[in-house]
Amino acid sequence: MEPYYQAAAGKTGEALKDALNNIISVQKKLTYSQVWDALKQTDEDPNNPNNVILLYTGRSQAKSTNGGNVNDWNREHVWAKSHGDFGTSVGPGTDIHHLRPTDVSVNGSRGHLDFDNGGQSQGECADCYLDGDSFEPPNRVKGDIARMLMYMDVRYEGEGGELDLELADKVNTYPTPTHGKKSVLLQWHKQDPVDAFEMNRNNVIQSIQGNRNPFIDHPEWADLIWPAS
Ligand SMILES: [Ca+2]
Ligand SMILES: [Ca+2]
Ligand SMILES: [Ca+2]
Ligand SMILES: [Ca+2]
Repeated sequence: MEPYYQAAAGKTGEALKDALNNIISVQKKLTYSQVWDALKQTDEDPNNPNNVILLYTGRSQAKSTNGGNVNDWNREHVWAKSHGDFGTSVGPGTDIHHLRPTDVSVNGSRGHLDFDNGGQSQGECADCYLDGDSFEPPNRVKGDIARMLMYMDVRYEGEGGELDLELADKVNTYPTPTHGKKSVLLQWHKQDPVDAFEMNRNNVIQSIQGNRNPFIDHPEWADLIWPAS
């Protein structure tokens, strides 16, 4: 076991979740304005240092085009910030493990929907699907999204005045501090394994805010914390 995860070695279930929470809660907290610069590093296009890769569309786009117009990129909260109403203040709202550069209008379509399979094509993101209660991202990022949400559940456990964010096995979870759909996310985690972009992102985040996403480093821990029922 890597030194970073030594305290989690050999544990399962709630004991593993508690150990990981203790490990990953040691972190620097960014301001929301610092998030812009952080995402220009974490999501940099490996083939073009002037660009970032947008989460849902996969588009490579100039770092300088962040903003509010429909084809600019902005800061998507993958754990929708209204699920728990944490907004953009320091804490889960500025935790770059689940913040990603996203096309402004695609981000708007996703809104605060839970994640699940099905629906109609979003259009601009042709491989995104949505209906009245859920959003399905492209296969390329299904696992990334699952691992970001698993991180959020384990990182935020209601300690020291923080929220307890929890995965739920359903949709229509807004505005509670829960996010769905757990069983689908666990499938996506297996269907889309960690790649070099995601591993690099975890390393860059550690250099910026000092903590790691355990499910990128140890995908097998998902089953040990959330066994298939
Ligand atoms: Ca757009
Ligand atoms: Ca649905
Ligand atoms: Ca992926
Ligand atoms: Ca939690």
